[in-house]
Amino acid sequence: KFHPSRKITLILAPFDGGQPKSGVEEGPQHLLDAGLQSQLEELGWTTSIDEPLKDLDLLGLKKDASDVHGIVKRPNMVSLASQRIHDAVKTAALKNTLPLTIGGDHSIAIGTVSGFFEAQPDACLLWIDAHADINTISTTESGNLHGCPVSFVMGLDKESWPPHFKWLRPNLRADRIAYIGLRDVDKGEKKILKDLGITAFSMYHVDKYGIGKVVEMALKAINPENNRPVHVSYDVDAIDPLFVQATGTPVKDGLTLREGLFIVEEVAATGNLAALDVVETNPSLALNETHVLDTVRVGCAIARCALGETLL
Ligand code: B3U
Ligand code: MN
Ligand code: MN
Repeated sequence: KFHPSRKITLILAPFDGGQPKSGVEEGPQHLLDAGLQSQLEELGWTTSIDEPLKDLDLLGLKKDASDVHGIVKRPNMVSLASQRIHDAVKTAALKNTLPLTIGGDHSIAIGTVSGFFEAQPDACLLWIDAHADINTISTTESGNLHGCPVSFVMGLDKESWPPHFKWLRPNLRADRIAYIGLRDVDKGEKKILKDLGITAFSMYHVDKYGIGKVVEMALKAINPENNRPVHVSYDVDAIDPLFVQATGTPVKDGLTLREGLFIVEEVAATGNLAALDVVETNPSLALNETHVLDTVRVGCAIARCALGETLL
């Protein structure tokens, strides 16, 4: 029942423009160096690599102080990169391969989600994160676009969008997204989640119901008949900083490593995983080499578990 093609398009997204800390653009290379591609092949997948940002690197993707729109930082850079990633993910999905996008900061999900949902309009989205990333241009206090991708793909506050995002056609409905792992959500974001009735499980719910029940409830909310393709957008900061230190905005009291892996094991077990992002690995934010290796290993483990390693 698993993804019929058994083909993965590994989409590298070495991008840091959605937030201020450099180093997150090194994430993809670290996961590759740790053997991600051969690990996936060992699970029976055929893999090919796509690098949609490669020819953009210095030309389009320079951090430029004049690239601002009000409080919003680097709208041009983020738009350019997300558009490339959008095209790569859409093409991979239309070729019936599974797009696995490695970030990079979470602003790249503007591209992954909009691109995947263009290929698969009936899809649903699981957002695994300490943060809700649903700030709008009007609610963001940081101006960092990695805190906003969900609001873009949903088309929230479109009137205020920087003009750079004219290419983006929002295609995510509020009843097709569920969150797991939340524990650092801004006031404005809480209001949006509430007003739109979005399914969101915070660490409180994980403690109260246990991770098994939470995953079951999340999938039931967005995929009641278990017949929709599932896109998982996985921010490694969902997992507790005890296990994942090398990330831009760690938040204490998160998922245990097993809880974090269990989520994607359960999605794998449904047979409907159809797209995956693994984002916010920042190797330069670790205090020592062990921390880097731990975080990079967790990134690889998320991908392997999502792609069936632990299914018997
Ligand atoms: N909600 C805050 C903080 C944040 C969001 N995502 C991350 N941090 N990683 C913001 O900047 O929008
Ligand atoms: Mn995130
Ligand atoms: Mn996060």
